[in-house]
Amino acid sequence: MKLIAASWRRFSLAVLTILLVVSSFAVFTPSAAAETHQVKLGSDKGMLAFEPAKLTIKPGDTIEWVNNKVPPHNVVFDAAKNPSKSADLAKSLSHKQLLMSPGQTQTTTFPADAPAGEYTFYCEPHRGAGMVGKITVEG
Ligand SMILES: [Cu+2]
Repeated sequence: MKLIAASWRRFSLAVLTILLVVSSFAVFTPSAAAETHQVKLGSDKGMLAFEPAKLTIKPGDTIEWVNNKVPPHNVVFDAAKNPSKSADLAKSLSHKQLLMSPGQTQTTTFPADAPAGEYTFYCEPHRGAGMVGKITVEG
């Protein structure tokens, strides 16, 4: 009987361990599913535009801004054109520093609690030329 009890204990320990490992995967899956989207600053053809200029993401996703053609560029989120009209949120997403050389990158990670809706951003030097983009965060 003692032997059976000991092996039963070992067996239940193994089951518990497996359960723990599986459940920790379940907990971490949402963050592992976060995606990184690339947006070029200046189109391949040398247009003053973001490429793509429109994209749809999920909260927690990251945008990698890649300086491409016709620099300098930067990325500024419009304080008035985001779902909560939050100047602080817009500022936290922005990269005001001008990127001078092609190939330079910056990243913006949307917070996991970022409100769903449309976020408008622009490049300061080329806003007048229409270098404006829009990110839609899904609910
Ligand atoms: Cu620009």
